[in-house]
Amino acid sequence: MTYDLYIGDRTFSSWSYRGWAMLEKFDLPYTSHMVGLYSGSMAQDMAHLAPARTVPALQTPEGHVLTDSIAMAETLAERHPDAGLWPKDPAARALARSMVAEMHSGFMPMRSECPNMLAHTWDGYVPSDAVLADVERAEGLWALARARHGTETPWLFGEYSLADVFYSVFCHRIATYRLPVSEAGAAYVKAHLACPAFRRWRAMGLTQSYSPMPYALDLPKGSWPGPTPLAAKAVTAGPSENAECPYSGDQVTHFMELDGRIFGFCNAFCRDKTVNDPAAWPAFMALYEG
Ligand SMILES: N[C@@H](CCC(=O)N[C@@H](CS)C(=O)NCC(=O)O)C(=O)O
Repeated sequence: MTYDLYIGDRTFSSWSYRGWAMLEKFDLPYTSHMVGLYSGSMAQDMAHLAPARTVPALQTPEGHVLTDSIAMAETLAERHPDAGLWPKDPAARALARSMVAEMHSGFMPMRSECPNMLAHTWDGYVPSDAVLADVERAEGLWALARARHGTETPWLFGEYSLADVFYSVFCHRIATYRLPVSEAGAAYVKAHLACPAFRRWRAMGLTQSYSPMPYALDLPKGSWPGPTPLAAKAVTAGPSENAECPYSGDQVTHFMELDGRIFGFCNAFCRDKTVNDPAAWPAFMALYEG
């Protein structure tokens, strides 16, 4: 039983991240398919998913198509009641659902003025009052969730839930545009940037380059504020310590150097996503530390 998930360019598609996180973070089985969001092939790539016309879109193992992230969230929660997508407590669940709905239908200034972009920060960005009001509103909701459902974890309702899925990308934007937040807000942003699943998503996104870069601003670029990746680099030739790719088990063809050691992968994508953030990939780290 595997879901088919259709997503757009990882560096830019905020809704795609939400769709992916609601499978990846809750250990639900899926195969992801890239849709040409920026290359122009989106309509063609999604023709068989009609009436879906945006990403993410999800096809269930039975062939039902879900065309929107809220529909995906509710359907996955209904189909996997023990996976923990919504908080168990009814009061927490009511607030989480309300917050998710508000994120889905609101926060328009943040969404339109600060496009999702995960490559680097924009330094010196001056947010509008409307964006600052969105940040204040989000921080108020986060504080309310924590005050009512007090948690020791970084997440809004204790265990990571759909509320965190939906607010993750808001946090990524706070990081990208270096928006001012409270200490508690900064800790929540930091938790999202350190989330291993997010690091994998970003590492995969960075394998693709763009010219021109969508949503470019005339501002200096800063280094990404998440955990500093181990210093790996792609190299043209082996031999590598491993004969088989840590992800597929196939014979290695592409190589990477880390700490003077050479590791091999079965294709350029597997190699490059690892180069971008080696520690985010448990199968690679098992090889590296093994
Ligand atoms: N309401 C949709 C929004 C999805 C959405 O707008 N996705 C963007 C990419 S982040 C998209 O597909 N844009 C292409 C278009 O609108 O044609 C959802 O929650 O899934």
